[in-house]
Amino acid sequence: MKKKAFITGIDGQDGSYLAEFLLAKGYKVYGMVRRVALEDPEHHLWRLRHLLDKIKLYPASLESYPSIFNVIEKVKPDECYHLAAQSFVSYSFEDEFSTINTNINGTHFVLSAIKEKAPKCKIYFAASSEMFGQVRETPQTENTPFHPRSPYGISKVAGFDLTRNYREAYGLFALSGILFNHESPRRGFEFVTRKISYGVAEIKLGLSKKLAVGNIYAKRDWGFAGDYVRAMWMMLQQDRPDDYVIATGETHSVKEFLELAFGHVGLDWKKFVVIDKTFYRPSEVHLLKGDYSKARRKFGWRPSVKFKDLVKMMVDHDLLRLKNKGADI
Ligand code: F7E
Repeated sequence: MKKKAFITGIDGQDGSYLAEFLLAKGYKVYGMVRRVALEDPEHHLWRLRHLLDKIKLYPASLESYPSIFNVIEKVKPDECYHLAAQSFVSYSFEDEFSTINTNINGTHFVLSAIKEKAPKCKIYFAASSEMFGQVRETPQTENTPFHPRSPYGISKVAGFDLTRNYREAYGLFALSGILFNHESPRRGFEFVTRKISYGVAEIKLGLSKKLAVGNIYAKRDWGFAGDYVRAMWMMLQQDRPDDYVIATGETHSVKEFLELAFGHVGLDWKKFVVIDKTFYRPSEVHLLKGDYSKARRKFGWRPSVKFKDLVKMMVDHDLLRLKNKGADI
């Protein structure tokens, strides 16, 4: 019998890579999306376009416990990957209440529904390096204390604690992946890497003249999303549930990303980039750099795409996309 995997947030960057990965492993893949996405798949499900006849999607919402409960009761999954969240850090400052409500309650609802209806199901929770926030040490490990600097980061700390508590209190196979930033040509356009790769492609093709960004001195540990979904699956294949940092172990500034991205198409970033303070955050996470040695030791995970190649991959994709007027995948 094929194993059943259930993915919340299947229509996002990670969800789409994970669905591909699990289908290739022989899983039956189920996903939960908002009803509006099912009604307008062309607009909302572009990352899944090539998979739609291979997966089963159910309408449900992170805001509604009954909707999540019903889907989990129907699917009775063997593995659940809880990726859905309001994940844009900037937006979490603009609407603190809905980010915190949706992200914390959504995670709580998924955990509770699994406990009630599929208690043997293994659960992956998408925690985040944003939990480290104002970092207490570098590099950050599974033992580094949390100090979140945004409503988003706070919601992820709560999700992490909820997941651990369901493991300890009810014996669920529930764990968290503390994933550092991970990018790809499927990244949402609001995140800085995609904003840059798309902006560079537009400027190169003469479709735009300037690119406005915020704090270019922030440093992140950027990996490739395709590598990171493999780690999610590997975590759930271990004998015992445990939490893991997934990262590259390197850190680079937004400025370095700009230099490489513009340099890749033969342009000097300084001629095109303008700093716009409206993109600054009320409290910034200045530096992230993860230590993934536990994941490497326990199940042999390591990243396969280097920073430079990630930048090139994204810029090349956006150039092609604009030339082809919308080749998304
Ligand atoms: O910002 C700076 C910004 O929005 C990265 C999410 O997936 O990874 C992501 O969170 C850095 C920040 O990602 C612009 O201030 C400068 O320091 O791409 P980002 P993020 O906030 O690091 C973690 C692991 C998650 O879990 C999140 O869900 O870039 N920055 N100028 C800018 N950022 C944006 N978005 N736009 C700018 O113009």
